[in-house]
Amino acid sequence: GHIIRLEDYRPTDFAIHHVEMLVRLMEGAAEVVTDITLERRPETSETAPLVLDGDELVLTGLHLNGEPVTAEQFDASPDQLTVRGLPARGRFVLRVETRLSPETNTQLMGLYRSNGVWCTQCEAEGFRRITYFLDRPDVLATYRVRLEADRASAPVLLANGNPMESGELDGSRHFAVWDDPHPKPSYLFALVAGDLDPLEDRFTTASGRNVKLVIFTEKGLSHRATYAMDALKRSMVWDERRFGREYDLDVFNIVAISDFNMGAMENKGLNVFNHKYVLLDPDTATDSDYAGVETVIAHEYFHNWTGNRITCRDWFQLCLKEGLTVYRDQEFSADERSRPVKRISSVHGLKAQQFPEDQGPLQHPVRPTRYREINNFYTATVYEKGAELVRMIETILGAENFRSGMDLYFERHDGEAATIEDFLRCFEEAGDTDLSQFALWYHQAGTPTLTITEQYDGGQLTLILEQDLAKGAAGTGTHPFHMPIRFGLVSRAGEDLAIEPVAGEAEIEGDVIHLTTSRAELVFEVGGERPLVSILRDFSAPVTLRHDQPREARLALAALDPNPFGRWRALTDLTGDMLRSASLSETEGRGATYDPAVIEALCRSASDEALEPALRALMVTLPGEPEIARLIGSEIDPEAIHRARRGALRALAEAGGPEFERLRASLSDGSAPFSADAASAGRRALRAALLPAVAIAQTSAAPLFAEFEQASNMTDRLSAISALVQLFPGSDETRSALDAFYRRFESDALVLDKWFTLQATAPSDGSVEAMERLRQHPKFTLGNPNRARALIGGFASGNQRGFNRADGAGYRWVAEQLGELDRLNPQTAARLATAFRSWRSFDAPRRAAAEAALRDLASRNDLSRDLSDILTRTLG
Ligand code: HT7
Ligand code: ZN
Repeated sequence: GHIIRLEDYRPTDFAIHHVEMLVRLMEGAAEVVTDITLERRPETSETAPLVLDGDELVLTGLHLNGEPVTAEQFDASPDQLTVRGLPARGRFVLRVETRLSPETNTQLMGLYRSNGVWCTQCEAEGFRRITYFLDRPDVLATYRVRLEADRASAPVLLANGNPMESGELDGSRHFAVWDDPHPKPSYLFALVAGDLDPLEDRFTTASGRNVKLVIFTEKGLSHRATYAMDALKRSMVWDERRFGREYDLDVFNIVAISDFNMGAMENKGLNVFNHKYVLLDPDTATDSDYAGVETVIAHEYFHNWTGNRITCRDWFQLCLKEGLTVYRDQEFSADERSRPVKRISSVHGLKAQQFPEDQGPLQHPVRPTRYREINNFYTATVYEKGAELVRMIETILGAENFRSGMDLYFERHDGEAATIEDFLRCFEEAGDTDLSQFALWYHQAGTPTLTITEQYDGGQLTLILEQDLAKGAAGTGTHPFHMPIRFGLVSRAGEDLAIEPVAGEAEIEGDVIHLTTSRAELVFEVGGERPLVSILRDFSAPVTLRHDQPREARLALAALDPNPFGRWRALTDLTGDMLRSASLSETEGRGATYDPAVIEALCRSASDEALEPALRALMVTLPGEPEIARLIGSEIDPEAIHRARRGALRALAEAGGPEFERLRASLSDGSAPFSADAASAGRRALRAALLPAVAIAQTSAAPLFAEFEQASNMTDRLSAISALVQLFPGSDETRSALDAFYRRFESDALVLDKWFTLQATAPSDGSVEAMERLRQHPKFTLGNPNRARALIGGFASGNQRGFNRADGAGYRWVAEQLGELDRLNPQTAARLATAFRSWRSFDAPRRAAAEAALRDLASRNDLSRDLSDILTRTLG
């Protein structure tokens, strides 16, 4: 396939100043008339043709300054329009007419219909499915859009920017005109038309601009958007206070759509959302759904400055907007909820999603230099590792200089399409520092290892720090990084000691070591007591830490590190080690044992009243099966891991059972009305975290079933039914609970997704057969991405044993689904296919079976570029 390379970047031959669009929406078709005001750039040759991008387009008309373009002057194919003989200088208007079929657009890119609603998705290259255009992010233009539709089927007509005139047309039709004064790239274009309900509110910005806020939902659902509206207003306040960024239009519209490829899209003034990230109420949504809505609402809103006002020069710079905006939404959640809890969950997510990507065949730098299909680069590496790099810049510069760097970035690049180099230069200037070594984090793929060795001689402590990127990627380099390492030296009384370096080969600023070489030794004056070394606090660099720390030091830190992240990490490392060796023992047929001191440390953290419940929940939750697999790394035996984890849960139940029951009762909100706030959610999270250990000790499923029936909100209901499915898979109670759940929620798409996922993750021996039955269920469809992800993704990513069955049936079933889905929606198929990314880490029979399934799928000749790109790289 054709490869796009960063080094080939050059600006376009023509600039686009302004776009006027007329979009006529009808049943079964849409007509689009686009007047593009263009100008040849001064440096372009006078004879160079204009080459516009298209994708499956049908050209129905072409005019230059009002005159038809003659047949000799242009060539049109579905994916390109070339026009010759255009004016050598000055502006001209090219009118391009296209005819679209939104109803048959199952890719959900460009203009499509979802439950009757017309909507668009243009990032990254969807605008070219609407009209021929210079569809790339460095072409910025103002847009004016006129929509026409039948009033009954589409009373609501929306596009980017501010509303202008609207009115009646002949017949039953009407129109609306929208004007976006802010120049933008085409990927931020959007329109929506349909019969939608509004939830309205207002916001006054710091400088007094009155903004009308509206969230549109399908009919009768707007009451479920109140939390999203609240999150939006809090995001707007936060961006003003934290970054001095105000909103810049008179209206801000959000539309919730059922069929959507990703989470949401930040189109200027008209965000379009997967309805999963808008619609909530206590009866249908869990606390983590609430947190997800808050995060995504904030993320898309924050893009208004980091993404829209300042956009990307080309798609290689994707992390410029995504990494930075994830960093911003993480900071927002930390401020709104709990900073340590947010940080721990982000790190947990990074290790679960980004680390395997960075260490497997889909590895790529945060700023890649080549791609075949850009849709496949909306990855955990670009987003989550990208956010970690911004966080390291903050750690290196300090909060104040970091803010000055952000201010400079906004001031210098507002209205531009920028690069990572532009971004870094702002921080170099604001912090008066050289970030050229730091920039390697953007260019070198792979997760570096940081090895810490301690030496204590009675009065001095020596730390030896070594970094290594030996397993570094496909020729992107293995030079040492500039690693900011936050640390503390902790006394046995649980206090941070003063840091007194006496000698060192790395600079120390406050509590941050700046490691810039492969190896450095640091010597500290510590007196008579050997301190506990709490290293890489708050996960100040995205590395794999190897710290050969004595078990008793870890146990002590798990109990008393004043840094909550440090406590969590010490305990998690202990639990991880325990489960890793238990799994290996299981594989070898030796009985697994569980260190009583670790089990006791888990119990103690659960009960530690000094910690907030949400943090205790994170501490007491055993690592999941995929997490244990990652710790083992190679020759993975999922059956052994499953048995080992079950054993640990039983050991935990034996040690803590009665205390957990007491705790759970004390944490109950009783009959108090549901509140979604972080403190209440934290109590529910701790109750849910303790449930498996309580339930596994019970001889029958009856108490769990009672808990399921008595639940008064979806969080409690789902934790009870998940425990039933996981711990009592074949029981009558589990069947009854699943049936009751289905009957109650069968008409609620988002809850039904949970029902499919629950069963996809069930540890039953016939899982593939069960999957096939669900696949044939009347409510299942590959046409809705959420539903496809719920079942196929739920199985491939949430059922390690089932997907990785030794006979390969799990792999073959998923591959078959991907082949079918690919014909409808390549983007979603390709994303789901990444579940195969760690296939080489399994034991020999599984590797062989996975490879056979992948090769079989890859050999089909009708695969999309999206899916074949993922398969080729996964096998390569
Ligand atoms: N910037 C958006 C990324 C995106 C997307 C969204 C919906 C459908 C297809 C898409 N392709 C890329 C989402 C974000 O990061 O905010
Ligand atoms: Zn984003």
